[in-house]
Amino acid sequence: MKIVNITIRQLKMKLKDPFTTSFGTFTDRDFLVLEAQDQDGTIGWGESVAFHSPWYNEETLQTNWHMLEDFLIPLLLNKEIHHPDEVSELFAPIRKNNMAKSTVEGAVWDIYAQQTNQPLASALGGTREKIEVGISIGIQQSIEELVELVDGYVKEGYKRIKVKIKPGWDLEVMRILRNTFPDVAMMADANSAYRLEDAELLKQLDAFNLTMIEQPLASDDIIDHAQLQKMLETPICLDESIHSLEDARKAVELGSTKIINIKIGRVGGLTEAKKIHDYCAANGIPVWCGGMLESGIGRAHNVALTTLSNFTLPGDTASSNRYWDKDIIKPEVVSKNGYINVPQAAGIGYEIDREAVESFTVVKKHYK
Ligand code: OSB
Ligand code: MG
Repeated sequence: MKIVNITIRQLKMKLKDPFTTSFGTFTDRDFLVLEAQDQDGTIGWGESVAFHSPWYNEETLQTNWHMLEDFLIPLLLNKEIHHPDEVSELFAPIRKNNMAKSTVEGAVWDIYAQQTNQPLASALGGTREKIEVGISIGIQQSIEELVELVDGYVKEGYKRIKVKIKPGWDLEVMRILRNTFPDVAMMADANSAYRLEDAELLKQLDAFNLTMIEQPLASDDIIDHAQLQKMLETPICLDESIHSLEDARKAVELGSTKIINIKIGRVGGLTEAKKIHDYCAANGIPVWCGGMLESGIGRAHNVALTTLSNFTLPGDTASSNRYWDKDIIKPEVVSKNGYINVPQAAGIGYEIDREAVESFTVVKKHYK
């Protein structure tokens, strides 16, 4: 294939409810969508999961746009490529900027799956026809509100409840949740809000039988996490700290993590995500697919990735209607009793709702 045309759009979509993490609150989702066209006319779609501000990691939608326009698109346009794995090789001279790389790599995978007439899930080597999903719940105004929300999602059938924690919104919250929902699979995500000095506090979470604690310590750390894991019964799952197969290998060898959250954007694309998945499978480390409040396009890529065999824990890829009044794909992603049916159509398997895309677009630019 040869990519001959690319369009980048910046979209702004209003979240149904604000989403609060230890690092900030989202009320809208501002992000990039990339449409790539092959010389035979096949169109593929990718989404940048970078946020408007560099809170989760250093990338933003503007740094992604700059990297795409000035470096990544020029490297890719009009090059003959035979397999999407070649995209990450093409981008290897560019350091980091993983979310920018992943945006265009995702579109190439979509085109490749269509041209080989298979769903993206199969193109990746996935076999599941449905995937298990959980849900991630932000920090709330009160514990009562959180309990009510959790109750609703448990009744909807989500397979695992993840709650965001931060200093001051942790032990009491988890104690009440565990008492109220004794049999529900639960976990906590700190988004790097603690330091090793907080080990005594974090150790008290062991009492609540959590499936894991996600990224308790610094966003670039794998040393202190290894220390902390020795002190905790609860398995640590790394999110922010893992950007590549090499990071995963080092963290696993050090004992910093027992479970890995794979986010396609954070690791630079589906090819690297697959490599991390395969390494973890070979080393007894379960993985699950994280979320970045994606629109339907990113969500479709997450669904496809989750069909790989070592995604044995429910991910954060909840229903479209949990985030948006209207998504930009048809049909929307629907979770029923905690399962999402994997689409069987070629490519990402959902149709792009172009009218919806246009209605949320604030800036658009073409490249060829
Ligand atoms: O750490 O997994 C995270 C949302 C924004 C930034 C970081 C994270 C999250 C989530 C939500 O937990 C996942 C989702 O529902 O998409
Ligand atoms: Mg996380």
